Amino acid sequence: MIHRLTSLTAAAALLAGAAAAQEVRVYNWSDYIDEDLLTQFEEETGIDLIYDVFDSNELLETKMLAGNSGYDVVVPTGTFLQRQIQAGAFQKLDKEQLPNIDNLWSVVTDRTEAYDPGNEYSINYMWGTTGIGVNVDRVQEALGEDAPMNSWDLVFDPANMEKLAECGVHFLDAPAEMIPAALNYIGEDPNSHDPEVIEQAGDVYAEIRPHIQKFHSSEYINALANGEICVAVGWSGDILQARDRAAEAENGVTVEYSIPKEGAQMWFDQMAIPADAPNPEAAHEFLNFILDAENMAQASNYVYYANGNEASQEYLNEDVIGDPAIYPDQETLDNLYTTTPYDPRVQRTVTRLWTSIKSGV
Ligand code: N2P
Repeated sequence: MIHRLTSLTAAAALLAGAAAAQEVRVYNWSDYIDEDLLTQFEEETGIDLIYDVFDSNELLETKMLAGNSGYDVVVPTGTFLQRQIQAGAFQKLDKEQLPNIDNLWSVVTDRTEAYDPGNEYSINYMWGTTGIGVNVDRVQEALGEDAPMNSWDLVFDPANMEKLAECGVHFLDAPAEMIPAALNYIGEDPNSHDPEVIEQAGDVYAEIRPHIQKFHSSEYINALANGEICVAVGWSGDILQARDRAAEAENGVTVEYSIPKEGAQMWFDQMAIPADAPNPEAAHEFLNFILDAENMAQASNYVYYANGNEASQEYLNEDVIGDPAIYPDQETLDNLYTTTPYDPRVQRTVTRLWTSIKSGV
C-alpha cells in the first residue's frame, strides 16, 4: 500500500546546489494523482518529495491526533478535517505563500467553509461522490437485463445481493460513508447523530453481510477492472479509473459508475499542513504547485475526480468536465447529501457498530 518516490533526479540535485536539499513529505489518498506531477514538482522546485499513500480517514486521523506524523501535507476529508482543526492538528495557511490561491472556485470554497470556516487551514484538492461501480455484463447475468444498477436496491436488497454474491461484491471500509448510505436507503437522515437511528444501519447490513466478500477501500479498483468482482460500493473517480483500466486491458470488462437515484454522499478532500510539519515552507510550495491551473487539470484528467480549481476548467478533458458523474449537473447535485462530524460519544457508537458489521456478529 505504501509507495514512496524518493529520488531527486540528477539534474534537479544539481539545480538545488550544494545546500542541503529541502524536502517535503506528502500523505495523500492512493490512486489520487498523476505521478508525472510528482516528478515535475521535484524538477521545478528542486525540493525532494516523499509521497506516501493511505486509503482511510480513520487511519489518517489516528496519525494526526497522535502528532509527530512527520508529514508536511495531508488530505483529510472535510468532516474529519473539521474535527482535527478543533483538536489543533493543523496550522493556518500563509496565503502570501500561495499566489495561485486565486484559482479556487467559489462554488467549492463556499461549501468547504462548513468544515473550515474562512478556509483558513485548507485548500480543496478533489471532491466527489460515493456510489456504485458495476461490471455491467456480470450484473445483468446475475439479475437480468433490468438489474437496478442506478439504485441502492442493487446492494441493500438482500434478494439482489444473494444473486450477486457469486460474482463478488466489495464495500468501502469507511464507516463515515457506509453507515449514512444505509440510513439514507431506509429513509432515515443519512446525517443522523442519534445512536438509536444509527444502530438501524446495523440491521440493514445484517441482512446482506453474508454476501459481502470484502470491506476494503482501494483494492476494488483492480478487482473491478480485471473482472474479479462485479460490484463495488466505492468512490466516483476510483470506479472511473477501473473503467479505464479495463478498457486499456481490452479484457472485455465494461465498468460503469452510478450515483444511485435515492441519493449519494458528496465529500471534499482538503489539503492541510499539520501544526508540527517539519517543512512548512516546502509544504506551501507543494500546495501552490497543486493550485496551478494546468497541474490541477492534469491531476483531474488522470484520476477522474472533480477539483476545486475554477481556472483549471479550461484544461479539463471533455470526458471529465462534461461527465455529470464527475461534475454533477443541478439535478444530480440536488440529490447529493453531505455529513457533519460525530462527537466523541456518537463516534464510539459508530466505531463499535462498524466493527460488528464487518465481523458479521
Ligand atoms: C482516492 C479516493 C479518494 C476519495 N482513491 C476518498 N475521499
